[in-house]
Amino acid sequence: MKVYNYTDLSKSKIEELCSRQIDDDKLVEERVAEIVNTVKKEGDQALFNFAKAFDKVELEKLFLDAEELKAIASTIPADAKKAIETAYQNIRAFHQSQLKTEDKIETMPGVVCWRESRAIEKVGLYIPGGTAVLPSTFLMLATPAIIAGCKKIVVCSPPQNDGKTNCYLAYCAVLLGIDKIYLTGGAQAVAAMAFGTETIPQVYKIFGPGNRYVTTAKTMVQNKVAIDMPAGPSEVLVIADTTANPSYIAADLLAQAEHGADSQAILVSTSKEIIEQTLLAVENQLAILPRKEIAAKAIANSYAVLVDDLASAMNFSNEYAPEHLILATENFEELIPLIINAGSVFLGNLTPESAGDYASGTNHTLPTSGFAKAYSGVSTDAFLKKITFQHLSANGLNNIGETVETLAAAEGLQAHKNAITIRRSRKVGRPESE
Ligand code: HSO
Ligand code: ZN
Repeated sequence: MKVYNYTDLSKSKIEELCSRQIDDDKLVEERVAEIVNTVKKEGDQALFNFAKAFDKVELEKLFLDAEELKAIASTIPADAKKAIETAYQNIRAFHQSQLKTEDKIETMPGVVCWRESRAIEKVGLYIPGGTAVLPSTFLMLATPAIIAGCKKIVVCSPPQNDGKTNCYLAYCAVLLGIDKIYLTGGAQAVAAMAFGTETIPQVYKIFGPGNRYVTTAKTMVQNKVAIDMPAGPSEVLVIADTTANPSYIAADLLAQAEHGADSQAILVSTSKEIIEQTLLAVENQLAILPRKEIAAKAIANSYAVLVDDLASAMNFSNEYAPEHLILATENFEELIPLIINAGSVFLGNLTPESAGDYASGTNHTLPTSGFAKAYSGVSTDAFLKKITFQHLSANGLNNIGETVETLAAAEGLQAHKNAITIRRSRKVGRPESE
């Protein structure tokens, strides 16, 4: 991990340190385009073929049904079952609290406007397999979808070697009341949900993280379906003052690093000693991690920045716009108003990112790669659309009429003007006058 001194950094160097632009990989794009087109043309048959080619498994059918999921789920260890249930309760409580009805507003007498939420009817959730199978992602995506009231929740996850899914995902499905898991992964799963196949229903919005193939496929199908957000490698930025504990910070940086070789873990501190001790602790803790090869690559791709004060730390963090921001500082409350760009924030020395990754209640599907400058993480809102309503009473029509007529005339749109005039010139007392 390189160490930089913030006061020595030029504007362009800061930009360079904050940019995570991974070069467009033409080869990945070409392959994904081919996969997407094949699924579009050949439907289920393409999914069987891709399962054989990529997942090395010959599937008999493309999904596990409720009975099969129940049987697999029954093999879950008791402690994992309990942990999933506790996490689910917390995630459910937090996402339930996001359902809010809005007030009706009378913008002028007799003119009433309001918004109502409606669930997106059909949503697709992608639960990655690969180097880490993530039941937590299943909870994070399906819980708000259920709370929002989505009617059709299509879940895709790559098959294991045995052509099934693991007991953790199966248990999540049972707990959530999801009666099918479709056994397809990668770009082909995204294509299947975007276009539909004989077996896999087409959806209106696709959610979920994934590797470059999944992400590229999500961007490619965007003219057909909505997506949650553009996804990139996971990242954390820790701001630490002298009260921080270097071992804790090291553990947090490594928790991020073990996600993938392209993950980034950034430390910004007001203390040279804290940085030095943290780097030492990273070395020690890394050496005994089961995923040390992956984590070591990510750490090599990470850095620390020494700042004069916490205001400078916040400036750097806002420019970086981290997916996760940890404030390992004593007076974190004072820093909260200074946060402009971040996906999710973890406050104080006893609040690790892992808590939010799994179980505290907040969602772990968050904007990466600087997209926290413009995107929010997944929440119940992401599964809802807002529809606006308005009603004009006779008084309302009277009050707003001239304004609309004048603006319509200014835009040269006579028919718009007429739509008001024809009503204003009605005979008062006729039934439509309400
Ligand atoms: N840190 C990941 C989420 C995750 N961590 C899942 C563990 N499992 C992206 O926010
Ligand atoms: Zn994580």
